Amino acid sequence: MTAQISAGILSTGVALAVGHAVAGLVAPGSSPFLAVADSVVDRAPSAVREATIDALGTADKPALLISLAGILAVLGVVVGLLERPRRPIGSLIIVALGLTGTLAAVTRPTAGPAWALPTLVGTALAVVALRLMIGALFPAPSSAPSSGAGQVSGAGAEAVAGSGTEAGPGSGAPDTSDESAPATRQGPDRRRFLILAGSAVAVIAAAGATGLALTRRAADAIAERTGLQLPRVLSRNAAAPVPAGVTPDAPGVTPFLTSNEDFYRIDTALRVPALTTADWRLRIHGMVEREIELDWESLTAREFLDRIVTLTCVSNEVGGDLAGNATWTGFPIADLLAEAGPLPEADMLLSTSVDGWTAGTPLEALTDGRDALLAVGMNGEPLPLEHGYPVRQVVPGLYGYVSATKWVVDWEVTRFDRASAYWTDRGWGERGPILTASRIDRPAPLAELEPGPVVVAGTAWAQHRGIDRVEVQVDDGPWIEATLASEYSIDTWRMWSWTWDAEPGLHTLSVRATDSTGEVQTEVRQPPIPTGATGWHNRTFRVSGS
Ligand SMILES: Nc1nc2c(c(=O)[nH]1)N[C@H]1C(S)=C(S)[C@@H](COP(=O)(O)O)O[C@H]1N2
Ligand SMILES: [Mo]
Repeated sequence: MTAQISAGILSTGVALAVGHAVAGLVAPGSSPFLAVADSVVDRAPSAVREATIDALGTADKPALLISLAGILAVLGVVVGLLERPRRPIGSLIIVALGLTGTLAAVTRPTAGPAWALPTLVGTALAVVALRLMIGALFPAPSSAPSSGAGQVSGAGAEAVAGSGTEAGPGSGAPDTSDESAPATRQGPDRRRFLILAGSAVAVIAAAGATGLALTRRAADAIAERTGLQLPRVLSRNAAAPVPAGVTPDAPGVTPFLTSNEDFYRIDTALRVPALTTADWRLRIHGMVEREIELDWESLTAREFLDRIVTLTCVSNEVGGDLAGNATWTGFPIADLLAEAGPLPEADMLLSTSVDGWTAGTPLEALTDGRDALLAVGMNGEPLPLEHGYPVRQVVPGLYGYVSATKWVVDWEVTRFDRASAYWTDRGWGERGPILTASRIDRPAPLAELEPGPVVVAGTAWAQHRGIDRVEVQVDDGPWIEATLASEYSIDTWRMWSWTWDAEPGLHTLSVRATDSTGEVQTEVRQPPIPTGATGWHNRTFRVSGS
């Protein structure tokens, strides 16, 4: 019986420890144990919560965690006692616990779909561990007849628990299948059980240690960022001031600058890399005259610059919101490259993030005088962790996948005919210039409108070329020029507005932009892959009356 209990507790432990380790890769809060504890706190009736805080003070959280651990230990005992090879009741309990943990994790306020992963992986391994251990305690009959396996095995398990001495396989059990016993009767494989139980302990120890280390690193980076003060930029390095009139004067228009909270986030990182400034290095190598390695001190000894640049993702659908505009604080990439001295034959900078993602950027775009930055700040704060803390790239005019490497740690100067990068290996275009785009932002989709004047407003972008004209069309009518808001720079998006004299009925508005080269946005609808979506954005509204 002790063996069964051990099997139950160990497999429950495997679920928790593995769940915690995987959570270290996804997000600390997705750990099943913590997610359940947090959900309990959130869902507890406030009377209970207050009574607990009254009684326990700040010990309420540890008390909750200890109670939860206690409940799980008792459930682990039950799991072990009820599990049989043919009657996986213990496994079902683990699965039920796993579903509870998964539900708790994915319903946390900041959860994403990946938050289900830690509990699911932990649960799956726990069931495997339990099945293996119980299988060793209740080996399957060695030959065909197999009725009453549960009973027979039950006796075997008692035998294991009872026999305190080391013995060969099965020899401690009274009902072993060797010698005269019927084929259906076989004792527990004690050696196999001990090996499995030992492995379970090892998994728990390794996973537990990994989980703790990973979640602690994330906490280090968060704490460091909170305390980090970026120096103020000198006035000669400040961004040009934002004039009045960069946004149309109407409620509900997209703000010119996007807050860090609202800024879109796109990356392949299952877990946000937790890199501290102390651990950060940037190695510049490849086709250069001299290799350089920068650390945080040597990078930030330079003069800080502020620049406003609009980032866009190539995956943005027509009318989509994968674009944002921020003030970036950083250092000209061109100056840093010049220190290494790229060889004349080189035409690409292959940048790599700490988690191994890569982008290949045309060297020309980094050295032609545009504001390509190695950025450390976003809207006056250190970069948020998910936007590349502590150091990322920002390059006006190029989609993020070829230029905006977050958590960047390596620069290899190379050539497009020698190297390729993460998304270009997956069929996306090599150079990634941002295509001209325009979007209707208001009225909101499906808004019910009154007849009469309606302010229609939106955004258009063609980074590093600039927007020269935006036109709007009602149904199949003529194209009408909208009013452009002030231009901040050719590297930022440009807002537009137009007052529509809305008539009753169902109407579709379309928008198209013309960039400074004179090229009018094409009507041809293309999906984002391989070079970015094309086509006009439109929205249909019902205008009341009639
Ligand atoms: N390390 C890393 N950097 C990355 C990516 C990534 O997956 N990993 N995605 C890129 C893409 S596709 C875009 S559009 C931008 C988005 O930057 P943001 O998340 O700060 O908006 O980051 C780029 N930098
Ligand atoms: Mo992107």
